[in-house]
Amino acid sequence: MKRWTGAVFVVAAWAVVTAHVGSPDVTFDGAAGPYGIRTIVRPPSVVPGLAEVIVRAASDDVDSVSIQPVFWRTGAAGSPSPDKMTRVAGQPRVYTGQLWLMARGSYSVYVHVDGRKGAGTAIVPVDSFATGRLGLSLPLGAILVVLGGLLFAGLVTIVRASSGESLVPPGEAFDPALRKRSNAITAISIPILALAVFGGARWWNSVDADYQRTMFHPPVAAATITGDSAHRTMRLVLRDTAEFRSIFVPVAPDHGKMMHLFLVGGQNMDVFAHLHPVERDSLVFVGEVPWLPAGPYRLFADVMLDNGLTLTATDTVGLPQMLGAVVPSDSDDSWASTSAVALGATGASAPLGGGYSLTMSNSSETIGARTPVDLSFTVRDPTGSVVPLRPYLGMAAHAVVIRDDQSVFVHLHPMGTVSTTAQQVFRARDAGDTTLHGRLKPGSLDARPMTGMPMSGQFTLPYEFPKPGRYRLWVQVKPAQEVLTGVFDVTVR
Ligand SMILES: [Cu+2]
Repeated sequence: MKRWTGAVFVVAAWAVVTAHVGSPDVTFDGAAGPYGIRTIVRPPSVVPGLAEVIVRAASDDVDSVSIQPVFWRTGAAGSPSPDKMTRVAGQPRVYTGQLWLMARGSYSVYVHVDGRKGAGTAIVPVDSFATGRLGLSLPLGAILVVLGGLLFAGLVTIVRASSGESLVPPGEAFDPALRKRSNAITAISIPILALAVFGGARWWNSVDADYQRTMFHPPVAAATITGDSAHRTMRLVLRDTAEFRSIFVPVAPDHGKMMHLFLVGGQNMDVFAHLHPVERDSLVFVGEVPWLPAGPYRLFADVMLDNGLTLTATDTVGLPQMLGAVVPSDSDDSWASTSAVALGATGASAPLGGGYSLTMSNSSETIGARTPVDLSFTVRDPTGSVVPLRPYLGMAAHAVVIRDDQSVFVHLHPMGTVSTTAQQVFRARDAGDTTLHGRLKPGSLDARPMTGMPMSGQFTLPYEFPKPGRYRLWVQVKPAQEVLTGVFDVTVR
């Protein structure tokens, strides 16, 4: 009995561990053929589980939307047929639906849109991992303990009655010998029944332990620093912390880089860097760390795997003083140290340096947790006019969102949280661009140079904050030669 209640309260004490550092929901803003769509996928916290999908069409010429879950290994051809989404009453452009994610690993939701302009498909990559354990509330646990106690007492009463009083024919007296025998049988039955309950608790705990082995924990990046008069070199070794291998295929380049490393430190997170170490060996990354003052830093290392899975490895690192002039090892590396933090409200403006400024104009005044929000920005030059942007790593803007306790980290773009390279991985797989062991053929990813047409100085970052709290937002743009960073603090209710 005691063991059984113990098991109940183990359940109540479950903690929730999350993938992608605390921000599992996926937002995507882009095109499905000729149609513009905004998609939100809320993956389940257990696998297999139901993912919730919301699609908002940008125009009225959409007739129907269907969604299909595609596992990286099987591709679209080996996946279940698409499910039609339901149009939300009173919201002619909004569709909702649910999908089963059956396996662990890299998935995509294929959004098929049909309408007056023909058909189109968008690929929305989703990481499918068990990230949570559902807790048992204390009141429910208490009720179950009381009911379990009643059942146990009932069982004992049944044993006693069936071995004693129920054997006495009607009208006859209860023989004291029979009563004695019945009491003895009851006394023997109690430990046997308790043993059964104990076995149940053991079974419960072993099922729980099995489940925990399938749970995802973000990989760790162990950092070591070496230096001389011209170097401050960081060496990062990635390692799984989950009890299964989540990194079982090689790392692939994303935005043309093998890793996007973000360092955050200083008092009150006022120092920020975005670096690109190179891969020296599988899961070993090396790069210079220029600029940053010495001190403790938290690091978030984004990598994408060959199967389209995106992972964020984390660690803390103490940066020693630079011994000389250190040159960045990648020309796209950037950093910012700001005490000028704008409060993220409509009209708030953050200085970018060089006279440029970044103005925020949110779609809504108060930002709620688990509610889609458009973080809208405008880049202005010293004269106050909107400037076109040069692509930085192929995008108009990159943003990093970190909660003040660093429990949430996410890397955002105008197209949302998804990686364009992960979309390409799925497209390449559907085209059959894989080798015998499921690896992508070399060159099957579109290796476009990371330059291109100027982009609008007005852009939107679609996101959904996972929980209330204070968040810091670093937004990186390239209006001229240099990458500039604007910093905002956002309170989410
Ligand atoms: Cu980025």
